[in-house]
Amino acid sequence: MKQFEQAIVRIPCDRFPEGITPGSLGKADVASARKQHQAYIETLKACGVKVTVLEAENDFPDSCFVEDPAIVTDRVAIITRFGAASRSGETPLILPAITAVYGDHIETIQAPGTVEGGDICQVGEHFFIGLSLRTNDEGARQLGEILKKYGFTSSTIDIRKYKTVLHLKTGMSYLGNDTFIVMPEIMDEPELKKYTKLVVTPEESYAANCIRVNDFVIIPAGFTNAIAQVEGAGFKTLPLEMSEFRKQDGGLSCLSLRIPELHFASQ
Ligand code: CIR
Repeated sequence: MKQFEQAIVRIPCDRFPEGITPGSLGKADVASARKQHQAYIETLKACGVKVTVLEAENDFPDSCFVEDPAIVTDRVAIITRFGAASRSGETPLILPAITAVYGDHIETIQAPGTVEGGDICQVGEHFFIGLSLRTNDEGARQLGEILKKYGFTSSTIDIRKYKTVLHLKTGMSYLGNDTFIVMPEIMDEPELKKYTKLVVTPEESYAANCIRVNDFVIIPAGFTNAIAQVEGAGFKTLPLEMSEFRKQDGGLSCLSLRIPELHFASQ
């Protein structure tokens, strides 16, 4: 299945280890992060995706996490408004790359709304919007209106009660075939009732962030139980080493904007 045609990524910068919300896993190593990032790019290409690689931006340590400043669909792109104020400079930074693909088919989240792309999970024509410490109610409301205007539906999932879950997709990823991979905390979420759920073990919670790209599920390497579950459910996996991004609370989805074939409405 060809779901995604192209992707946008940005090289981790020299100041990558200075990003916000570093975890307890130690200081990230820039050279290793770049090596892992190169493997990520090659893997996207192996999945049949054309990859646009943006230059490193040293003023913004978290700027390789390109998923957060924009939401991309087949009919519109939405420039977000960061809940983390220190990352707000990343939205003008991503705009040229988005404009190159979407032209004027771009909408923007306005103050006081905040939305970060990591909180948005698309399932077909429906979007789950995570209410988090980064995405607020007003941001979710605006996003819901924009999505509706373009023919999508949406609903919210409040993850503020899960203290360790930064973004919605930190805790759940849609794999296709009505199947999610989820952290144990999220498995009973009413919004997900009708779906099949692969529940990762608490020790492997990082593997709840994976990405389905065309015929493959790209998944963090070393999470053997999660990989076995995903394979057992009939998906082909491509494991990738993610240690340096994990240290900065980033996962596989955060590292790219994945863009399907575009279908703009005639105006
Ligand atoms: C941050 O706290 O914003 C970055 N250190 C990590 C962002 C990860 N992005 C994502 O989950 N979409």
